[in-house]
Order: sequence, then C-alpha cells, then structure tokens
Amino acid sequence: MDTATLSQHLQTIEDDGYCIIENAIEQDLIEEVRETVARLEADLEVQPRGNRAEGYATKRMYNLLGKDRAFWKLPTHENVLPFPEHLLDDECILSGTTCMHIGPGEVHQGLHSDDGLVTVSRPRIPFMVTTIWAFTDFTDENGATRIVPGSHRFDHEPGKGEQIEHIPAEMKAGSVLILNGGTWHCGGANTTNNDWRLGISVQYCQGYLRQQQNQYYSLAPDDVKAMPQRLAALCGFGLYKGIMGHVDGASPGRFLGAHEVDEIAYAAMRTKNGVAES
Ligand SMILES: O=C(O)CCC(=O)C(=O)O
Ligand SMILES: [Fe+2]
Repeated sequence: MDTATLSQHLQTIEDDGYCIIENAIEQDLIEEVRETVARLEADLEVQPRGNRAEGYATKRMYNLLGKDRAFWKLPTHENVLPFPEHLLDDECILSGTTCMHIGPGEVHQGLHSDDGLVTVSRPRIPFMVTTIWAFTDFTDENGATRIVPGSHRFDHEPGKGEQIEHIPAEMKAGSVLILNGGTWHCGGANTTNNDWRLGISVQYCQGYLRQQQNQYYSLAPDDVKAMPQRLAALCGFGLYKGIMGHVDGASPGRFLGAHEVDEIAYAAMRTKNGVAES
C-alpha cells in the first residue's frame, strides 16, 4: 500500500474509528483460506459454541496459526500490517486469530470494544487493533460486522442493553475492515436462509499487553522455528523493547531454539564482556 493511501485510511480511522480496505486480499489467498476453513471445520467437527459472545449459529475457530500454515500469510500482509504498526507501534504483537463463520439464524452479538477489558480510562490510545477479513461478501442480511462510528472517542464502554445506532460494515469478499480497539462494534445477525458469512479476525495488541489467545501453548515449537522472523516476533517470541517477556534472560525464541527470534534481554545495556553498564 502506498503511503498516500495509507495516510488517507489512517485519517479515516482517526475520524470514524474504522476504515475498510477494498481489494486488500489476492484472489488465490481468498480461495486458499476458504478451502482451508472448510477442511478444518469438517476435520475438527466445529460446532457453534452456544452463547451470546461466540454465537448460537456461528462456527468459530481460534488460534488459527497453529491450525494451518495457510493462515500465516495474514498477520504480515502488506496491506494490513502497516495499520497496527501505526496505530500501536512496530513492536505490537498478535492478540488472536479467529475464524467467525456466521450462519443463518444467528442473532447479533452484544456491542463491545475489543480492548474493553483494559482499565485505563477512555478516551485513550488504542490497546488493540482488530482487522476483520471478508472471505465472502459481508451484507446487512448475512451478518456484516456492525459499527458505531466515532465511538473510539466515547468515555465509556457500552453498558448492558445500551441502545445506540450501529451500521453494517458491508464489504465485498477480499476487503478488510480495520478497527481501533476502542470502537464499539458487534457481529451482525444473519437473517438469510442459506448465506454463510465467512470472516477472520486478526487482532494485534500493544507489546506489553497480555494476548487474548495464548500463542506460546497453541503453536508447536517446530512451527515457531519455521516461521519468518516478522511473524514469530508478532507472536511474541522476541522481547518487547529488548526486555519484556524474557525466559532466564533471553527471548522465548532462544528458549525454543528459534534462531530468527533469538535475543538476549538487556542486550542494549551490556558491554562486550557481558558486564552491565551503569
Ligand atoms: O464476527 C464479527 O463480525 C465480529 C466479531 C467480534 O467482534 C468479536 O468476536 O469480538
Ligand atoms: Fe469484537
């Protein structure tokens, strides 16, 4: 994405709390992800989890990077990664990767903001950035994500049953919705008879925040060793600001033997002979 386009989108997010990037995903990636989701849903016998947050007619899968390497292309995608890098910073990490396949009959989710568990008073900087990838068209009828424009500036989280207008983020397959983590939104109701809405969310958070989905236990060590450096760092196998997250003074990547993310803690404060500078 060129810098002028990126700046325009960042301005839209600043103003409205979200933006939609059309034609962000290549056709062959769309097809690969659709096929992978269909195969995994069958192999894992995915069923709705049956509550208001996760849905009664929605098939959800979490921790996608550990389920199939096809998903590895998403978090570092050149049309998407610049957004969390700008809205958080380039030491942001992945909070979660979730497939949300909304089926006919689903009711809409409760309004929420994805970083709503953070106790710092609002309005504030975003602690998360959520990107929702459309692998089918998102329509008002089939459960397009619903958004309260401008709500990233509100001074509170949505109260239970709070009534406020929200609009559907309708978009074509291949588009990506980018949300400031403080923007109120929810998955939409699916009022169709047979139109499943396939979305994947890739969520990023500040590098010092606890990740919503645990990456360390959900990824096999061999997968981490095989990951490109940027992806392994996003998963949290490096160190935040050279310090946070260390295991006995080194990065989780070194602990696993993943050479791409091998760091020593406090390295910037060490001299060559290993004696810490004052
Ligand atoms: O499915 C969607 O469109 C959004 C889901 C969502 O916001 C969530 O689960 O946090
Ligand atoms: Fe959400």
